[in-house]
Amino acid sequence: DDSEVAVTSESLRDDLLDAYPKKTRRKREKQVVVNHKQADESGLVSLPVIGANTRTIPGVITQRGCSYAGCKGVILGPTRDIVNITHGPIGCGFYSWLTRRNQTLAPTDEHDNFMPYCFSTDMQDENIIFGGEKKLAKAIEEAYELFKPKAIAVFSTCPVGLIGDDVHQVAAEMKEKLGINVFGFSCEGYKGVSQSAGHHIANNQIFKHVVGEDNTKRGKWSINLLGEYNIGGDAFLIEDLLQRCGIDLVATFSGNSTYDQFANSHMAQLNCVMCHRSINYVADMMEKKYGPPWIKVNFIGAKATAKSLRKIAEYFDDQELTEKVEAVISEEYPAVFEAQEIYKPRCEGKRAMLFVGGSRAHHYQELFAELGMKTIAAGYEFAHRDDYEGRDVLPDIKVDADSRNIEELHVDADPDHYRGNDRAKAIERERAGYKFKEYDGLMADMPEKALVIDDINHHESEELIRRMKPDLFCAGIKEKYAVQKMGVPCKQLHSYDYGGPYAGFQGAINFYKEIDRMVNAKVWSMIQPPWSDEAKQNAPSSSSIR
Ligand code: CFM
Ligand code: HCA
Repeated sequence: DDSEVAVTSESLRDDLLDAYPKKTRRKREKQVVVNHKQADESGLVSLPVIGANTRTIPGVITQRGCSYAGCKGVILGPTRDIVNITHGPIGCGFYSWLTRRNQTLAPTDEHDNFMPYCFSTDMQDENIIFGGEKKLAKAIEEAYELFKPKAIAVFSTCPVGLIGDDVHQVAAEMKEKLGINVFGFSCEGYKGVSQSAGHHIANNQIFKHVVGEDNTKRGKWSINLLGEYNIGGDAFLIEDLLQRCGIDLVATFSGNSTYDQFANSHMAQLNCVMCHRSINYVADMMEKKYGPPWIKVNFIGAKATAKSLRKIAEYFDDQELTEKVEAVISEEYPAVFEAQEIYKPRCEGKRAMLFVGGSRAHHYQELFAELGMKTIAAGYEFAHRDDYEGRDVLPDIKVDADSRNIEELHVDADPDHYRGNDRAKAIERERAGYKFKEYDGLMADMPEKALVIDDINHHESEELIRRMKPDLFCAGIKEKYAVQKMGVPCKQLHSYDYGGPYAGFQGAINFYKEIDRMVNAKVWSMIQPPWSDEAKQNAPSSSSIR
């Protein structure tokens, strides 16, 4: 029960932190938090403050990625008809190569889908010493000759910034020469503290170089879906639902997307933001420059999906749309109920831990709740405080170089547009008409006294598993097998373990089945955790087990 969780959380937090030297402990203390929510007389709830978006402490093994991964891999990776050239050594190019299982529905013409390709300038020692700009220009030209794309994008890896190659200048020259859109990203891996900096850089450049290029008018009920990357085919299911509701989806940023969608996206009437962490910048810039407001949506979980469709209908405030949305929900829900009847009794009461990214550790709690499962500990790799607390705080990211644009954004931003840290003031504004922005953050939605951990590291996750023995741990590929060797199944919430889709109603049913399969498999009880007496006896030394 909850009180048991509470006692465990407090003492577990101490134990996690006790292992650290004093200075490290002081830093981690701010990021390992017991979710103690306090309500004042008027019912306003205040959340504990969590440290987030700060530099990982050297010496710990973090789950985080880098700025290049966030920009090239996450944001632009799923757009199929831009040739994405990695300017850097070949290894960086390899790691950008469709390893994230984004799907796309490309027409048969191969010149419209470059996702299976991996483009790299293959920088060598001599480029590091004498500069790589000429090689980059040649690569852009070669890619143009071979593929005749609408656009070419250049992504900077760490050495590019170190040697001072000006990718923006090269891109501008090649744009002029080739007559297609060419633009660069200063997303060197070392920028910022995680992949989050890369999202920001990607957003700024796409907004600056692509959004607004095509002014074709759109019909009624036109929206963009922001922050949906089509992992496991999620976007296909969402597209289908929207289409059946009669909603005109102009662009998705960026699952199953094309260059032309981005170019026309500013003509949509509403932005629906799914992964707030990775794309809130585009939502804000678009609202400011072109007008469409944004709302948060979440298509993970059947309940959340229905709620999100209704929220969109509510925005347009049109009887016809409301009826269509309700019809789609009633078509989909019977199968969901049927599945819940089968799988909920099998999963009810099981305990999950979720440590991923910047939005899924929150969104997937809805799906687990539908199975009657409890999330006893969760956290993000690289989210900011607003994602934990669920309210809009001033953008707190600062990066240099390409930050020409980022600084602009800071200066331009109307401080009134953000709602600050003061919840009472925010509610006041909500009453005054900002009714569509919500406080749906991870901490606000998590049980009282659950453990919330930002940028969890290997020591902490191992200790959590050892002490609390959850029924399921959700993380990524780097964690998966370490966790499973401890006798706990690990579901990858990044790649879905090549399963999915899990979004929408059908996706929820897929997820119930998958989780039942994992948490009720007998095999886990047969694994001897390295800390069990039996395993210790059989092992020559503890280090060889790990
Ligand atoms: Fe947003 Fe994402 Fe995520 Fe993210 Fe990611 Fe991802 Fe993720 Mo991996 S954009 S924050 S940087 S939902 S790649 S598609 S799965 S960590 S929770
Ligand atoms: C990234 C991409 C990643 C990694 C997934 C994982 C993804 O952070 O660079 O660690 O399994 O979703 O592919 O988050």
